[in-house]
Amino acid sequence: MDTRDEDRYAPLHPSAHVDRFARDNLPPRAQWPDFIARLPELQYKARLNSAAELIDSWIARGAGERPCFITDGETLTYAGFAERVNRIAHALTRDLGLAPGNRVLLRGTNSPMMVAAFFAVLKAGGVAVATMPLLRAKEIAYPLNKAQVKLALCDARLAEEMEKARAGAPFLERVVYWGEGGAGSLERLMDGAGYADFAACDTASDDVCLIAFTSGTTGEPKGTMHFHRDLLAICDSYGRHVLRAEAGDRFIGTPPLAFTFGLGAIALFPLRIGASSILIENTTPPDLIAAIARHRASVCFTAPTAYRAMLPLLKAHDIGSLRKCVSAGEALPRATFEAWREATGLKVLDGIGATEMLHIFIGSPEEDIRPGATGRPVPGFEARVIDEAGNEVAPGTMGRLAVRGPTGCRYLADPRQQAYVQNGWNLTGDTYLKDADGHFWFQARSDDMIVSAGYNIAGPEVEAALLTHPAVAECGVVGAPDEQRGQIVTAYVVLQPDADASAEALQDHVKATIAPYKYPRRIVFVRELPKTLTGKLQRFALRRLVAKD
Ligand code: 3UK
Repeated sequence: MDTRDEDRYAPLHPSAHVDRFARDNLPPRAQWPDFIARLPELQYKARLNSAAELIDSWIARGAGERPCFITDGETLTYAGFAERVNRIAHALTRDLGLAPGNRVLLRGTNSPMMVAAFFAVLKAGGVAVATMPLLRAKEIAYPLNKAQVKLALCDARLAEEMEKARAGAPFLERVVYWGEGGAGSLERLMDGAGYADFAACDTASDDVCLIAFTSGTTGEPKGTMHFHRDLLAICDSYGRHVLRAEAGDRFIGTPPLAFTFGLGAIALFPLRIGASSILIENTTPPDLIAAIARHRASVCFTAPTAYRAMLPLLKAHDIGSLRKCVSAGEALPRATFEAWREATGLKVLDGIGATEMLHIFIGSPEEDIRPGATGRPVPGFEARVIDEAGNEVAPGTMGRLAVRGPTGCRYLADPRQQAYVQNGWNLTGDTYLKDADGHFWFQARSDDMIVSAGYNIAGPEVEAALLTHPAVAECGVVGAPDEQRGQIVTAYVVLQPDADASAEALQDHVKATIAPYKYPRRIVFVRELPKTLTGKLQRFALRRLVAKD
């Protein structure tokens, strides 16, 4: 833990921000993680505007007529998308008074207007604060206040909660809506004469351009700050070395743009390579599989549970266009990996990412996959499994995951920075094991380990075992308080439609699959499981349920 990168304390480049809020609220330098950029492709020039780099560079290279964003109703070329971004950037700077460094809240589904608004904020030197469409007023007010946001751009269909949020958001001065086209709408403002071209703000590569809030399942959400260069770094590490998509690919995905998994999937990765992105607003597994077939998508990003839920629907849809599938957010159970490969011939790429790290930092390309493992560190990143004292443990031993690379945690004014970053490493809060060959195996979120009669049991391992039973559609395993054993392993199980299985049958199945002491002593059949807006199982909600029962 003694290796420190010298450039950790290198001064930042001169900022283009007139409004210095973001820079002034970065954590103290001593609390930053180490940033490493040993690959040549991860070394960026001092002045860099990520929007210009991702969009305008294609037009300069003569690729303006390539399809960029595709929906059921329209196809925008790179040139068409660039113009839309430029028009919004003018509306922001000329009509709405945006100064470089100002934060702008963005609310919308994954639509061309939402994505264009996002890049317009970046191109104008602003800082984007995107929010999930389903948030309620109180949850919208939190980032508005924490990031001191004066201006919001919002899809008119989401006006109700946005207006309610205003009452609790003293910094917010103005909300501009798109989608209705009336007086004062974003469409009207964009219409100005001479708005088709916009010269990008001359931002520093280390100017903040994004504040992404964590979903905050425990405690207040945390605002994670990312630089212009970070948006390119995830493309040039994960995108280039693990995903390896090509210009002819057609991306599709369900995670919202406000979740950094979605930002990379449906915007940054395709734009970096000049590919196209299909934007969908309805994102249930049946919607997704139908859209893959309808639009002939070739690269798909979604949650592990969605791959499992699409399995029974494969017969009814021709998804022969698909060539790459990425799963993140939660561990991809081996049973799901095998069943998807069996049915489609494709290996799902599992990858662990985090809002703090912007995107995926461990995950292997097809030829290096160990089914059930997350993978190896993405080129550009380093990962270790450490003990409580911060020392690396021997292969095959469980411990805390520590990672560093070109991206890393910088919370907006938050004392929790010191819990996430220790000795220059980012600690994600996950318990992992590295095998002798260097593959990383997820065990559990560190606070999700169940301790029963002195045994440490990882809930996800029991879930993975249950999922190998054909009758199980989804499940969640948590510890229930128990006088004798401390905790007992309790499984909440959703059965496949039309399937039937007794608790005993499932318990026997687990005992036959993994060490018998790990079997769920209690099984509760439910119709659905509590999920976060980012599609993760809400274990704390299950634990609360289990404590009440
Ligand atoms: C868990 C995983 C096992 C893990 C994310 C891809 O999920 C993302 O970000 P969040 O901030 O959550 C981070 C935490 O989620 N996790 C994510 N992926 C996996 N656990 N296997 C996985 N493959 O606990 C991690 O610490 O919501 C994922 C890209 C961008 C993201 N923000």
